[in-house]
Amino acid sequence: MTRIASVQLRRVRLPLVHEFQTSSHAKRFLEHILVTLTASDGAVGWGEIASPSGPFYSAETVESCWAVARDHLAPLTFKTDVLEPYDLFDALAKVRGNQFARAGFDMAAWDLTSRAAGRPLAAALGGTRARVEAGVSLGIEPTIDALLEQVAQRVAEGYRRVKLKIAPGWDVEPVRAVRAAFPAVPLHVDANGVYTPGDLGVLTELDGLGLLMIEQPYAPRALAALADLQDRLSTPVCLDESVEELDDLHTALRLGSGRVLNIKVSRMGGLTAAVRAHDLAREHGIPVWCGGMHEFGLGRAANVALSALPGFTLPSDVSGSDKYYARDVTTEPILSVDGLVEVPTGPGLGYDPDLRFITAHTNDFLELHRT
Ligand code: OSB
Ligand code: MG
Repeated sequence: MTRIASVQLRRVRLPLVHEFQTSSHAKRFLEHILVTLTASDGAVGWGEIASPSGPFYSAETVESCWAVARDHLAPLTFKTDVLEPYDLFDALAKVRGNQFARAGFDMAAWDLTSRAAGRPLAAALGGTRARVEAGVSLGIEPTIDALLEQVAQRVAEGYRRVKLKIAPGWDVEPVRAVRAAFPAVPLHVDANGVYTPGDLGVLTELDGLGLLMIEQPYAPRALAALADLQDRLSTPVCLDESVEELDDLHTALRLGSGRVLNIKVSRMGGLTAAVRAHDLAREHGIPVWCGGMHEFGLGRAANVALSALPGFTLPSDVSGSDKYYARDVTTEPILSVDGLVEVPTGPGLGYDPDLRFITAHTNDFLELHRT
C-alpha cells in the first residue's frame, strides 16, 4: 500500500522563444504548475498542470488550478491508497471538470508508480513504439510571409506534419499560400472552435485544399452541428475541445461528429483517461494523435510516452523543447531529430526535473502534508 505523504505545488514561468497567437489570445510567457507527489516510502513522481492563464481554451485558468489543487485534489490524494495510478484518477474523478488540474496529479501518480517499479512510463501505459512522429503547431503570424518562413524552418527541421491555427480573417488565404509553397507537406488546420454553421462557405473552401483534417471548427459542445459538417466535407473533422470526458467521445462516435481525435492528457484529466480514450477510438477505427498545450519538458515527456500507444497513427504535437523554450525544466531537453522523438527507456517519465532551474523560475511554492 502506498500513501502519499506530501504534495508540492510550484508555479513556474518560462518565456516562449516565439510568440504564439490563436483566435483568442497571444502568448509570450507561460506559467504552468508542477505537482510533486512523495509517497510515505520516499517514492517521488512529477506532474504538470499545463493550463493556459485565461479561460479561453477550456474553463480553467492557472488560478483555478492552483485553488482546486490546494483545496480539493491534495486532500483527496492524501485519503487515497495509490497502488496503481488508476486509483488516484478514480478518486479525483469525484471532482467535476477541472481536467487540467486533475491531469497534473494523475501524471505524477503514473510517474511515481512506474519510476518506483523501474519501468518506463510508455511501457506502463501500453506503448509499443520506440520513437514517435512529431508535428508542429504554428500560431497566427503577422503576415503570410512570416508564416511561410515559419513553415519553411519547421519543414527543414524535419517535422512530419504542420498544423496552422486559423480564425476568421486568417484562413483560406494563408492556408492556400502554404499549400502552394509546400504542396507535399502534410498539413492541417485548427480553428479552436471559432466558426459556426454560418461559415460553411469558408470551411468548404478549406475542404478543397488537401488537408489532413480540420480541427475543432465549431464550439466544443456543438457535436450535432459538427456531425452535419462532417457529412458535408470530405476532409476529416478532428475533435479537440469537444472531448473532455470519455462520455463526450461516446456521444461524438454515436453522432459521427468527426473522423479523427486529438487526445490531450490535460484536456482529458490525465493519462488514465487518455489511454481509455485511445482504446475506445481504436475500437471504432478512429485514428488519434497527441495534442499539446505547450507543455514544459515534464508534461511533454508524458505526451511522448502516450504517443507510443498503437492507435497514435498520426504525428503528434510533440515538438522538441527548442521549438518552445530556450531552456526547459528537465535536465536534458526533449529532442526531435528528423521529426522523430525517441521514447525514453529509463524509469517513469525518463526525464528528470532540473530542480535548480525550476526553483529559479518558481513564482509560488506550496507544500502540503498528510495529517
Ligand atoms: O488547440 O491544440 C490546441 C496550444 C494552446 C491552446 C490550444 C492548442 C495549442 C496547441 C499547442 O496547438 C501545440 C503544442 O503544444 O505543440
Ligand atoms: Mg486544437
